[in-house]
Amino acid sequence: MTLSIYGIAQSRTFRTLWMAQELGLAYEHVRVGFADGGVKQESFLAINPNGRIPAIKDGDFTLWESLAINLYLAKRYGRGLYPTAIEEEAKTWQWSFWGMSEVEPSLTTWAYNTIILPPEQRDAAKAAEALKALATPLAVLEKSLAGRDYLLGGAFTVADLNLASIMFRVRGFDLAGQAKVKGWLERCYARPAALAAIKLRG
Ligand SMILES: N[C@@H](CCC(=O)N[C@@H](CS)C(=O)NCC(=O)O)C(=O)O
Repeated sequence: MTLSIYGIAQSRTFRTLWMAQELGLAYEHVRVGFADGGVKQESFLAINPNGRIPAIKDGDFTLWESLAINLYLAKRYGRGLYPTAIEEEAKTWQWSFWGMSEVEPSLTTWAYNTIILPPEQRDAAKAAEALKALATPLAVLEKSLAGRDYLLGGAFTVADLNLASIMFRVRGFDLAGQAKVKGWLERCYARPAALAAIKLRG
């Protein structure tokens, strides 16, 4: 079967590319972007009607939503990244959904208003408010990492990949008060697959 990954590495497609690298998958990278309107083309809307990246086609099977894609790939193609115990699987969902609901919205607001938007369109107050809101999930994560190197314990899994990839930009934060989050992010991003995916961002 041929796996096609749609999207550009500078977007949330980074998450899927990182996973594909972890699993050693052969894939076709279809560079659909948003700046050039690629995501709104009919041909891509047939794959993801939301007009967003990433999306994949695995043979005849189509899937969108970055974290769902990673859960699917990890479960389907193994290599130990998907937990076998039901409770650990549930924790994997917990951290993935938590990252998307508790971390990603504030982090995106912060990134838009500090890095992504042209300087004249940035709102410093919004950025400050978003940064303040991130303190709560960061404290939760710091506490959860006590006595463990990874979210589920001693081994890196798709739970770590999903959350760490959401937190890409947190690596640039001053994490002096969150030493465990800092160490965990460093461990995740030192992985050869993460480095290879970062390289694809150009
Ligand atoms: N929840 C979706 C969000 C996807 C998303 O918003 N992707 C952005 C790129 S990072 C996009 O395609 N934006 C295009 C647009 O909004 O026009 C996921 O995680 O896959």
